[in-house]
Amino acid sequence: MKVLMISTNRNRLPVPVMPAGACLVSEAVRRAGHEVKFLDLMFEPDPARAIAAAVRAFAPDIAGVSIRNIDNNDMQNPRFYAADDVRCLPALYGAANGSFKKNRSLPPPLPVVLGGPAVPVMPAALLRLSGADCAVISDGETVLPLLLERFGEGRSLREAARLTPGTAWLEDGALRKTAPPGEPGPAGPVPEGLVPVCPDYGNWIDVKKYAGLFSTAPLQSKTGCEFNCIYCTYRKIEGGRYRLCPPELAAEAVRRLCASGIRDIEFVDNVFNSPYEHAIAVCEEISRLPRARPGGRPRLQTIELNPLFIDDTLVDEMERAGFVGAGVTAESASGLVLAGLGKGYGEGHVHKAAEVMRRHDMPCFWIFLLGGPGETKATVKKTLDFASRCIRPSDPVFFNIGIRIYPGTGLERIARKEGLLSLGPGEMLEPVFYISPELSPGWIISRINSCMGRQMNFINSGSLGLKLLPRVARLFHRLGMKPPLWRHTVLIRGVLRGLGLYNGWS
Ligand code: B12
Repeated sequence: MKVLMISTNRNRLPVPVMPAGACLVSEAVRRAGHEVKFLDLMFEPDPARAIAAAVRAFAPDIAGVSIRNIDNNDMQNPRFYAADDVRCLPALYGAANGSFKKNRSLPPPLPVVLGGPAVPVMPAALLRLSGADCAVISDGETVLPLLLERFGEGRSLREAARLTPGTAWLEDGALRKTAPPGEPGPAGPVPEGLVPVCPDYGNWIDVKKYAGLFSTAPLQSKTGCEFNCIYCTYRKIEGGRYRLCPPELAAEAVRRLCASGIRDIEFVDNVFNSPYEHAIAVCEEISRLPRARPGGRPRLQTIELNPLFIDDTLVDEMERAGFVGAGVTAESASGLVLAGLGKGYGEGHVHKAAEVMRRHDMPCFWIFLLGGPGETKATVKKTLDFASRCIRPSDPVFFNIGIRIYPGTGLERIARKEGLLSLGPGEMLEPVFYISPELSPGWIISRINSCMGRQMNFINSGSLGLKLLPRVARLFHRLGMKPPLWRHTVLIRGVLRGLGLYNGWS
């Protein structure tokens, strides 16, 4: 079968991200004996034209459409990416007229299956918006080959979905889904494979173009999430149980990437340092790779370390393996707020994490979520005070104001109970945010802005959404500087302020 795989993400902020999932799925589909054409829309000047050209030249039997982002999780400057990204679909259906509906008067429309991390978060709304036949809401590399097998037996795509685990579709407007692979259900059980580590990016995308904009190659050492944070969608996307990649395989993937010339590698595990022993084992295996390896030493990073499992041994091992930066998703320095968010750790852990980091050289990017349930002026002040006193001034500190409410989360239930949310679950695709009734968004924003005036390492969501970031990244790349981009926060802010270009950061 001929499969056209389209990665729709065109968002380059804060940096463009390589479409890891769509590449992995393409590799699995090719291994299953199908012909795959990969279309990455990231750098396409006219996506609709690129799609129409690919359909004409390749004549696919089916299209897989990967959707990464619903929105930017930013209450101050919300961007609704999913609406832009599905705009490519009319071109697929042969009717580039801006309508999301299939044009039935044209030749038989191409069967379309949706996938990507946005899809399990709100499958019904995305199926409705896109008009696609069905969606994969579980590991695409396991599910799509099975779906294609059943589709290839002469069934409609929807009929094939019904017989495949980990899929969803609409029937009379209502969402129907099958159980994920590995779980018993009418369409399962199907044995789960090993966690795939990372694809051979060079086969699918223009790696050089991404690297020129400070992108890193995504690599996963596990999937699944065992935490219960009230606002989060990770369990919906990856399931609530860890599936670990053997540490030797993760190290082998690092070796392969380096040998292919890709040294900036990012662990995209939802939380890198849990389970703790697995993270340590992954680091140890990477450290064991031959010193004089072809391609040189990796420059590793990850955006999520949980303060609960940060200690000197972990950071020592990370530094030995080649980590050049890590995010710490502290969220708050107030025990009350942390408990309200269901984080499973307290302010003592956040303080200890900062102490550990101060004893090491590895740069850190601290992330805080302000405005959750129980947040008050006093708790915001406590977090800001912690950030200015306990975090190294060279480490960037990111403050996100307001929390995106996703259907099916604890935060949704709280928002409804507090009378802050009246939209139905199907109406929440366009971003909606929670902010504690104890606070006004204006107060938090002005408070953060005034701290940012004094602390050059503090940033807010406006900073991540800065339109000139890709240009800064390109310039840094030309100057031989290396990712992560956030490591250069103080420099970027200083230069921008010096040039009088951007002072407010609001
Ligand atoms: C790591 C990460 C980041 C890193 C990425 C680093 C890097 N080098 O890639 C950073 C920090 C840069 C980042 C940034 C952002 N992120 Co982010 N990120 C993640 C995270 C934790 C993992 C993503 C990942 O790589 N997974 C591993 C790959 C292999 O899995 P995958 O892409 O999901 O693919 C699988 C399936 O989806 C499926 N699949 C994929 N494509 C297809 C296609 C078809 C046809 C099929 C059938 C199946 C299929 O099969 C794949 C293999 O199993 C997810 C949360 C999560 N748990 O998924 C959020 C997540 C993807 N991010 C999200 C968001 C919002 C953002 C930002 C917009 C935040 C911001 N304000 O800037 C930016 C956008 C950046 C951009 N340029 O687009 C959201 C997106 C959905 C949403 N709610 O809108 C997520 C889901 C988190 C959340 N809040 O819910 N992110």
